[in-house]
Amino acid sequence: MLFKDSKILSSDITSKAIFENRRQLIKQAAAGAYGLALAPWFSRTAFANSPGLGKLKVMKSDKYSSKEEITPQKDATSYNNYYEFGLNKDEPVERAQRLQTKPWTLTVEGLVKKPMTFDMDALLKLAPLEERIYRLRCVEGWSMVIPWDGYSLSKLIEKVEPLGSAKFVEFITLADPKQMPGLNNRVLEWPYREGLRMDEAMNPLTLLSLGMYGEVLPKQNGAPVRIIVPWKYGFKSGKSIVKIRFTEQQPATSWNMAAAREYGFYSNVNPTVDHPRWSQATERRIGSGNLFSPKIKTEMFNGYGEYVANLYTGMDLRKNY
Ligand SMILES: Nc1nc2c(c(=O)[nH]1)N[C@H]1C(S)=C(S)[C@@H](COP(=O)(O)O)O[C@H]1N2
Ligand SMILES: [Mo]
Repeated sequence: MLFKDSKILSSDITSKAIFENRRQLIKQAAAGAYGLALAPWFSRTAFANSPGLGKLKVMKSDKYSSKEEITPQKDATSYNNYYEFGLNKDEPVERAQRLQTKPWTLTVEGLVKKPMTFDMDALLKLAPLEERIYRLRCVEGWSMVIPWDGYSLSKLIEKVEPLGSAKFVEFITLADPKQMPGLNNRVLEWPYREGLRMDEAMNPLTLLSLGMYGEVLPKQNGAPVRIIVPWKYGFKSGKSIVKIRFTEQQPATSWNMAAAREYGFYSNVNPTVDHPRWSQATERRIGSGNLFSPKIKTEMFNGYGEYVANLYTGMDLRKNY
């Protein structure tokens, strides 16, 4: 059901996005943000005039990082999929600014020895923040290269001590019709929910992300906390997560419920298995070139095969799409 690559050039929407960002960061500077390591040159005015949100203290991580050219921040923060705020790419940057992200809690429950509820302060302190430059490949056929700030989800999973019976992990996004106008649209089952098999969730590549480009997550990108699973299509990476639940059975997921033939549970990036309505062999890199630039070849597991291919040995990936 995801719409095929809309024909909007990102340059058409960036000037508005810059204005919105600026408005938001002025508000945020006034309110004072949580747990931020501010740049040494920080002052209220410098902050309000800088083109970004609150800075995070991050260690650059080379191990898993892509060497490709990073997508301009203005593109990554103004060309978004966040259906709770509308179906068009330029709607989240505008309409997500009403999302109340403070206070925020993330509840971890289900088949665990120690169910826990974390506030953002606790999540920021749980492990050192790493910056990992990952490819994000949308099932619609476009991609970006984004520096995400966070840590392996496994760090959080270890804290709650999953039981042996926990075989899957479910990720649930906030669903508040008062803040999210897109919930009126019944394209998806709300709350937005996604899931991973336990070994996929424990893979070090799977990131609990609290920021991007060294700053707290913009609301349109899933503030204040989201999941990033770089070897799967972008829709597996749920935004604005309020609940993580450990289950024995494979959880139902929003996209699969909406169109099971098109969106499976696994959704690994796979150029050899086409979407029923379009090819997945190539992708258009957002923010570089234009609509007439040649597309680039999509890589198996989005280029992360050396880390994740072993998770699927013996599985028919045509069946388990
Ligand atoms: N809650 C929620 N999470 C979501 C979505 C959504 O609509 N709602 N869209 C997904 C899709 S289709 C993609 S491609 C990525 C886009 O992330 P970005 O806007 O940060 O690039 O978010 C994913 N996470
Ligand atoms: Mo997507």
